[in-house]
Amino acid sequence: STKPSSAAMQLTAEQLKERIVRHLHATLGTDINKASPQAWWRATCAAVNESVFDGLRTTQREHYQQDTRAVHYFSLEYLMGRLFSNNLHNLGLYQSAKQALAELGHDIAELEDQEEDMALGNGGLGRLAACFIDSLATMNLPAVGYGIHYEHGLFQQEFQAGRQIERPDSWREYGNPWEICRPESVQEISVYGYVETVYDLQGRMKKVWHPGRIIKGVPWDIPVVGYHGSSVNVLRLWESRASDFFNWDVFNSGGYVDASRENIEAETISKVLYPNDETEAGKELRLIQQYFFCSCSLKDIIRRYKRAHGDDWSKFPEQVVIQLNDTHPAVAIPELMRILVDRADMHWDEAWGICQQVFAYTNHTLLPEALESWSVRMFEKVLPRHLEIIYEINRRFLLEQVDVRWPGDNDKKRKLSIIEEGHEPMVRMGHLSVVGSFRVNGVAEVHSKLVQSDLFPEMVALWPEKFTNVTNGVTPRRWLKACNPRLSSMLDRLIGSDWPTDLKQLSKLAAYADDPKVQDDFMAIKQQNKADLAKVIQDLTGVAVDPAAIFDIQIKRLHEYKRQHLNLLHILALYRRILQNPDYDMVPRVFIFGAKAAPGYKLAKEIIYAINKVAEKINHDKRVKDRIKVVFMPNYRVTLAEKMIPAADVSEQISTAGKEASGTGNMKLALNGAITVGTLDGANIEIAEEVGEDNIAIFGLTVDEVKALRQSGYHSRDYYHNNPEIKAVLDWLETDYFTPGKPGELAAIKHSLLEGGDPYLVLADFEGYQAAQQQIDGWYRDKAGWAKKAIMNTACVGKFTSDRSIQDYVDRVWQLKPCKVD
Ligand code: 26M
Repeated sequence: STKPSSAAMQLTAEQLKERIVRHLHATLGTDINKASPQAWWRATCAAVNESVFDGLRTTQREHYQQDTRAVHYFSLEYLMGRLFSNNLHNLGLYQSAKQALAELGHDIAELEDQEEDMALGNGGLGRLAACFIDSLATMNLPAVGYGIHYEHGLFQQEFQAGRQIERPDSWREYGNPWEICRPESVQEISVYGYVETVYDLQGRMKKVWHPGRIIKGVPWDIPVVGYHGSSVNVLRLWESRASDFFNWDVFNSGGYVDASRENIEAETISKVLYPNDETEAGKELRLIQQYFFCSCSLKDIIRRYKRAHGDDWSKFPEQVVIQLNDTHPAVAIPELMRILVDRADMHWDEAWGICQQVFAYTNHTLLPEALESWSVRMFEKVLPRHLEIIYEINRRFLLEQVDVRWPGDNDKKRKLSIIEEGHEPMVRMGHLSVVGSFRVNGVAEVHSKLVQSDLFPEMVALWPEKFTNVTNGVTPRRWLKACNPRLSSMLDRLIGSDWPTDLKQLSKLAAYADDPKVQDDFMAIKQQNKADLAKVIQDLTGVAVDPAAIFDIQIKRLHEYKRQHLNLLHILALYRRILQNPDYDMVPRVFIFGAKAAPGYKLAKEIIYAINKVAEKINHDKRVKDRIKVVFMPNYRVTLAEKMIPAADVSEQISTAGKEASGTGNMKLALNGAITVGTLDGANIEIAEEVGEDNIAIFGLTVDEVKALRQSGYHSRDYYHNNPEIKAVLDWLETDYFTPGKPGELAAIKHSLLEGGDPYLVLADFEGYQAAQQQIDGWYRDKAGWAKKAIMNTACVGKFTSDRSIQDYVDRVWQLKPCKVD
C-alpha cells in the first residue's frame, strides 16, 4: 500500500536479510547461531543506516549546492523516544524488515524492545521539537535541530510502596546506533573571567573578554529521516569536554589530578537534563548549559555560512533563521551580538539589525514560576561580557523605543525593562527574547491571545506585527501510522494511503461514521488495542483489567495545574457512591494514569502517592465488583505513550482554563479515536471546534470566568461546605482508610485545596467535571453512538498534524522554500 518513491523503498526482504547478516558478522562480530536479540537489533540498525546515510549524504549535498535558506531550531530538549520503527516506517522499509527478520527467526517487536528511549526532554516542549523535526524532513525543508547531547536523559521512575523513586537514565551506556560523532566539527566556547576595556589606534573603545574557562563542544549528529520523501536532515547535539589546549599547562606541570578535576567539571555541563523543577533560579550549571549549546551552535552556523559567503555578512539574515524553543536558548541573542561586534568588528546598529532579522521566539507557558530569569550577579560571574551587551540592548531599547513612545513614563520603563530591579536584580529572558526577535508566537489560539494580553501587553503596543499564533501539532507518522497499525490499515483501505502526509484526508472518514460495518471494525480495533494494553498493564503493575471496560487515560507530567487530583477526587466520589449504594449503576471503567513528578515538587509526589494508595484499596475491594480499576503506569515515556494512546476510549484534558498553553497529548488521543473530557483550555478549544460539541465532553470555567472568579475572591471552602460529596471525599483522604494505621498520610491534597486556597480551582470545577463524566457514561452505553463519536474524532482532527504547524511557521515566520532532493 506504500508508494515507492525512493531507492530505499525498493529494498526487498531478501536484500535486507543480506544486509542484516552481513552486519551481524562484519559490524557486530558475532554469528547467526549465537547472536543475542541485542546484536540482532544492532545489526538491523546498521542495515537500516545504509539507507539513512545515503539519504543524509544526498540531502546535505543538495542543500550545500543550492545554498538554501535554512531554519535552525534551538532547543534544550528533544524527546525522541525510539528511532528503530520510526526510521523503518519513514524509509518505507517496515514491512520488508518485518518479513526479513521473521525469515531469520526473529519477531520485529522483540527487537524493537531492545532500544532505550531517547528521553532528552521533559514533556510537551521536547516532544513538540521531535515532531517538528520529523515534519521538517518530511516536507523537504532545510533545517538543523540543535541541542545538548545529555549523557543522562529524564530520570526513570519506579514506585516503592506507592512513592516515586528516581533512577538515572543511561540511554547510551552501550552506544547508540543512530548517532555519528563529528570530531571535524568541534567548537570551543568560553565562560567566566572578566572584561577589559581597551582603545585601538583610532581611539575606538573595544571590549576584550578574558575567559576563565574554555570548554570543547563535540557534535553528535542524529539523522532525521523524512517520511517517504527524500530528505534526511540532522539533529546536532553537543557534548561538553575539557579543552585539551587549556589543559596542557596544568597537565605538564605535574597537575594530573587538577587536570582531571577540570575534565570532570567540563564534562558535567552535558551530563544531565534538568527535570523542570520548582524554580530554576540559582542554578549556575543550567545557565552554562544554555550558553554552551547556543555558542557552539552559532559558531557552527557561522562556519557553514562563511564557507559559502566568506566575510560578507550581508546575506546572513537571508540564509539563517533561528527559532528559539522557549527562552532557554535566549542567550543566543547576546552571543550573536558579541560575535558580530567584538569578533567581527561590526557596528552595533548593523549587528543589532542582523539579530532582529534572525531570531524568532516561541512561548510555551504563562506560569509565573516557569518564566526564566537569572540573577544579574550570577550572569556577571558566568558571562560578564554578555551581561554588558544585555545592558546595552536594554539601554537602547528603553531610550529609542520605550521613551519615544511613552516619554518620561517610568512605570512603562519598569515594566518593559529586560532588567528587573529589586533587592536582587534579575535578567528577564522573556523580555530579552521579545526585544531580540522579529516574531513571537504562542502555541494555541487562546494561549497566543493571553501572551499578548497578559504577558507582554506593552510589547504588543510597541510592535503589534511581531506577535502571532502557531497552534501545535503532532506527527501522524509516529502517533497513528506506527503506533496504531490496525487503525492505519483500516484507514488505508477506506480513504487511501495519503493521509500520513495530508492529514485533512481523514475527513473522508466522516462519511462512514454512521456505517454499522465501519463502526464495528473501528471498535473491534479499539478492543484489540485495549487487550494489548491490558497485557502491558498486567506485566507492569500486576493489575488485571477488563478490555470491555472504558479505558480512561490521563498521561502528562504531574502538575497541580493539570489537575490529576481532580481526576482522583472524581474516582473517590464514584467509589463512595458504590459503597453507599451497592447497586450503583455505572459502565465499568479503568482509570489509567501516567506521569512523572519533578523530583523537588513535593505536592506532585504526594498526588502520585495518593493515587497509588487509592488504587490499591479500590482494586482489592470486592464490593466494587470491578466497576472501577485504577492503574498508575510506572515510568511513563514516549514508548509507553505509543502503547496507551491507541487503546484509549477517554482522554483526560482537565487543566485550569488559561494554564495549559496548548497540550499535544490531547491531539494524539483524539487522533486515535478517544473522546476528550476537557476544559476550554489550550488546544482543547480548537479540538472542540473541529470535532463539534456532540463529540467532546467540555466542562468547567472558561478563561474569562476563571479571571472573574479570582477577581471576586475565590473561597474553596464554600465548595467544601456546600457540596457534601466534595466534603466527604476530602475528609476521607485524611483518615487512615487508604493508609491503614497511618491517618493523615494523604492529607496534603486536602490541605492545599482548603488552607492552600486551591490555586488551580479544583473544587470550583468539580461539579462540572463529574457531570461531564456522567455524560461519558451515558454516551458509552449506546454502542453505535459511541462508535460514531470515536470515528468523528479521528475524522475531524486533521488540522493537528505537525506538518500544518510547520507550514504555519513557514508562512508566518520562517519564509522557507522546500528543497527537493532527487
Ligand atoms: C514549573 C514548575 C514546576 C514544574 C514544571 C514547571 C514548568 C511548567 C511549564 C516548566 C516549564 C513549563 O513550560 C514549558 C513547557 O513544557 N510547556 C509546554 O509546551 C507544550 C508544547 O508547546 C505545550 O503543549 C504545553 O501545553 C506546555 O505546558
